Amino acid sequence: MQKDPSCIGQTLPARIVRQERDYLTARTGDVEYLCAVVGRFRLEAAESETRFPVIGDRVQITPQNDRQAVITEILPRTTSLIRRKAGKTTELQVLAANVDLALVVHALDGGRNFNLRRMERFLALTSSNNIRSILLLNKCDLCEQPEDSIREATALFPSTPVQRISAKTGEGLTELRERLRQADTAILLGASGVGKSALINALLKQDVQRVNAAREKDKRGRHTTTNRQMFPLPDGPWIIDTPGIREIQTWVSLENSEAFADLEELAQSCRFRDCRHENEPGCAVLEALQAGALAPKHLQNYIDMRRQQDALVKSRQESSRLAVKRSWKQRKYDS
Ligand SMILES: Nc1nc2c(ncn2[C@@H]2O[C@H](COP(=O)(O)OP(=O)(O)O)[C@@H](O)[C@H]2O)c(=O)[nH]1
Ligand SMILES: [Mg+2]
Ligand SMILES: [Zn+2]
Repeated sequence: MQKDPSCIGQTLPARIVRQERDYLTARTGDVEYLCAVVGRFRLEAAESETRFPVIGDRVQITPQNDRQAVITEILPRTTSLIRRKAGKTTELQVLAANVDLALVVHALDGGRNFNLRRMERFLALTSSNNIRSILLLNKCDLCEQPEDSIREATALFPSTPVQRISAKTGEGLTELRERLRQADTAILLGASGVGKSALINALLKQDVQRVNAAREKDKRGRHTTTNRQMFPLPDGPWIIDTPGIREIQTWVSLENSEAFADLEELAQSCRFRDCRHENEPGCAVLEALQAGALAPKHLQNYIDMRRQQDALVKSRQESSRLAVKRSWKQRKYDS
């Protein structure tokens, strides 16, 4: 890697291509710099978790020497994939920035890796963040009748492309490459073990990612969220591999979410505008349920997600109310 020493101290545009616990790697042209996250971002992140630089961010960097640089600015994000942080917290987490296509991966391995409810949640997350999705049904080499699963997924998500694929045999890879050509930055999403890293390796035709790597633990035994990494595909977009994501809680409105478009449409005919479809009279959603035109689990998933949503909004309002109160107290002491 040739680096131009005259870059030192200059401001350069770059992209975050690797995110580890304490370090980010920024790439400008073909050159990569290791960037410590400066205190300013940590401080700002304490106010709003969404201001911290993440994988996919376009940034300005200032090289300090030929290996290290400082991130001085995050450029405005075209999209951000935001979810509620895993665990009992109200914090938000930006999983990736500037992504325009999500590859939502499930596996046809006969186990629990084909899960329509999980697909619904992933699609709610991506479409509520304005990111297009493709459903990938991987490991189709292990399934005798992939058509049934494809039909099931297509029926539930009529406007999302559903594609069977095998990282092992290469089936469907050409078609996927074709689809990827229209994207700028894609991200692989899915539970661990569905074959995301294997798909990256197959697309790149080389082993860049460790397959079968369970999430690594740090010295304190916590799971780390390290190793989000972005790879340039030959004449294609960038593609981001993520560790397995099981828990998905959106924080934005479920309205306009493709996964629940059918419910939103039915809701237009509910008697009350703010109908919650739980026990209200004149509820078109409950009528459809009675008539057998709606899968009960689909509605339940929607109601569950909305409850989580409401609880999150409420607790965030509460914590910002407390923060305001604290800052007033502080001012009283200061004056
Ligand atoms: N039979 C078969 N196995 C696969 C396929 N894709 C991945 N695997 C296997 O599934 C396991 C998990 O793959 P990995 O890429 O690590 O999953 P990740 O956790 O989503 O990144 C590994 O043992 C892979 O060899 C596939 O298309 N067919
Ligand atoms: Mg992996
Ligand atoms: Zn209703």
